[in-house]
Amino acid sequence: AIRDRQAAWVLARHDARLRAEIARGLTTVLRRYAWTGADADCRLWFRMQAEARRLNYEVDRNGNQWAWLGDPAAGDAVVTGSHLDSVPDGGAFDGPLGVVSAFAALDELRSRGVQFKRPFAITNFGDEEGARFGLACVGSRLTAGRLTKEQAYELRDADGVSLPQAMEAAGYDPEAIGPDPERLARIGAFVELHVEQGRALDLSGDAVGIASAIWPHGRWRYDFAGEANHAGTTRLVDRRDPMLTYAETVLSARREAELAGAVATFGKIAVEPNGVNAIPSLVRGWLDARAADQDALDTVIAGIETASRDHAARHGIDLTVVRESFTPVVEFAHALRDEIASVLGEKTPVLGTGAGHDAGILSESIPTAMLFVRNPTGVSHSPAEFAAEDDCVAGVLALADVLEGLACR
Ligand code: HGY
Ligand code: MN
Ligand code: MN
Repeated sequence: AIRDRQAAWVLARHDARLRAEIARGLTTVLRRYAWTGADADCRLWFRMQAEARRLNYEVDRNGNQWAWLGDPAAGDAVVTGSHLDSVPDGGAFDGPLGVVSAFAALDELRSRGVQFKRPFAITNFGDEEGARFGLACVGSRLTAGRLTKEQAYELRDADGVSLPQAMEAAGYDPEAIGPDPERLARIGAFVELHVEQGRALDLSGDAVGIASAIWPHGRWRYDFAGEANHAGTTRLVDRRDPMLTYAETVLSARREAELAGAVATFGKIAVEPNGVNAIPSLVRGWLDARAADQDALDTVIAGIETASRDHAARHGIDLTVVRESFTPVVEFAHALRDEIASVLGEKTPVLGTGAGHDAGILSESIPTAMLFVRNPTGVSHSPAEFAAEDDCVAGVLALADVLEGLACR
């Protein structure tokens, strides 16, 4: 199958229309999970974009893709990019807009005839959404040393396939994964362009904004263990039904989030045995919670767990809560942000966001910044995610201006 795909791409290399069609097709694939066939297609597309522009293509030890202009060893590189993977039934823009805009911005800079004075690269970070293995930003976390090889080896998908098995099946070497401080030390600035995942720019009437901060956020797994039994013959009073506790916990999460001015979501659930006519023995729900500051997040997390333990006690349910991941607040580098604001104009809106990004993960190691492109409905992590073509072009031009300011002067 991979050979067929490569053959199609080789044909596309000589046919711009076919290439555009394939690229459009890629972003209509709504389940672009790490190390799957859809991911391989996206990676092949990235590689072809790099080669078509005579950039030096490489894959780092963690499977992230890089396309270099100039010698990385010279140091102080300017890097831009995002990710191509998606959430389950995601959209075309979260991730791909940043990678496509990076290539388009390079084209724009070349058509302006600018000379790069610093090495420049475009990246595609692997497994940003964590849709398959449950942990977001795996590629950037590994590179930044914020996820160890041992921890990564423990990650498993819903079918029990481990991350190293999946990587190997996709043709990559999982033995090599680990921190990459030398690579990061060569980067002077990383700028990620992203579709806005809210309506601030729509409300302010701006096509492009600059990120200020990312809310602290994390994922918690709630295991509610009860007793499987017959749905028709078990008296209500005799049941230990974990679905009831789960349902009450969802309602409590909503209430606690409202009280704390935070957001809390149960968006994924697994039920055992998952039969229509069986009381479940186990309900496993994943909580995603985020808040503007750590205190509010701590309050909402503690409030939900306390309420859930009360519900569990009433229904005779054993509750286990495991924190699966956590990302502290990110305040983007002020100097870089100010530099970008001076290029784009001091009136450019500066926005915080509740969404996680590779730029946030890398911000502890290197100066990072983000640009947001207006999303008229604010909808994201859904096929309805959208940005108008004029705004996408405005995003590319803004990114080109920023990159020119950083790398060409
Ligand atoms: O879930 C997030 O915030 C990000 O889009 N990965
Ligand atoms: Mn996302
Ligand atoms: Mn994203």
